[in-house]
Amino acid sequence: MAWIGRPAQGSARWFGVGLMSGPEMNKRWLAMMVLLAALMAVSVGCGEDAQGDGASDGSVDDDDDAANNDDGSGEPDFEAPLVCSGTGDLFATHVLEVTYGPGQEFGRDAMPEVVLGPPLGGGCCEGSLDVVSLGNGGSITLAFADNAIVDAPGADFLVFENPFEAGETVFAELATVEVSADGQQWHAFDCSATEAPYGTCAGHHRVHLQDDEVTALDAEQHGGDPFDLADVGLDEARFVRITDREDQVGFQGTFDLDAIGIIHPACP
Ligand SMILES: [Ca+2]
Ligand SMILES: [Ca+2]
Ligand SMILES: [Ca+2]
Ligand SMILES: [Ca+2]
Repeated sequence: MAWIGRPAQGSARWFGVGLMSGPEMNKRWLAMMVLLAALMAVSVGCGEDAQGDGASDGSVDDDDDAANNDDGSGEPDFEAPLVCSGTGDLFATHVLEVTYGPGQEFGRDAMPEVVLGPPLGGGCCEGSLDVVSLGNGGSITLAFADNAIVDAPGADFLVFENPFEAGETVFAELATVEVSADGQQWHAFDCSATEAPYGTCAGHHRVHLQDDEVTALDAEQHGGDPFDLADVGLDEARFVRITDREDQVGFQGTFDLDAIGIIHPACP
């Protein structure tokens, strides 16, 4: 993230600060500061986990009866075959690995929660702040503990960055996306374009979904960069790795991840 769209407006809306005066304003400010302190305490605690060894346990439901927790540890076993035990999560549940590149400057303390669950997109004209910036050449690997992406006609999953449009220009920050069924063998989508529309790179489609409750994802309605497993010859994927384009630097040079969502889930 070299620059964020309209941060003043965005943060004002998030914290609910409207036009106020006198005692009302004082009360709102006090409440805001208490909330901020609580949020900072939470994010510091989580940040240590995310940054310690580059892996974390995310916010997955650690029920021992989850279908893919077959070792009794409560941790998902990504090597075991996925057995659906109901509706699976449509959004990434775990960050397995993260490597930050030079220029990493945003969102690190909020990891891993900031990239799990639905995106907080801003539609056409504002970039989400609910992101982690990867830094130049940085990389992140995410997984779905209780679900997988399967190939069906059309796009199968969505990567949500925080692009927005400024006049005729899309403020895009590009990354290469790879997928894997086993976490060992990876298949990369072509990402070599250097100008719009950027092909099968992540980081250039605006995001409309804003933390809404959704039971199905649709690229046209919800935005995000669409990816089709058929393009890399894969029937199913449980892991997604995103790597910032090292050749793209400067003003639009650092990919920011908001979320990943499944359009075609193995456990619908
Ligand atoms: Ca497909
Ligand atoms: Ca960005
Ligand atoms: Ca870059
Ligand atoms: Ca997010």
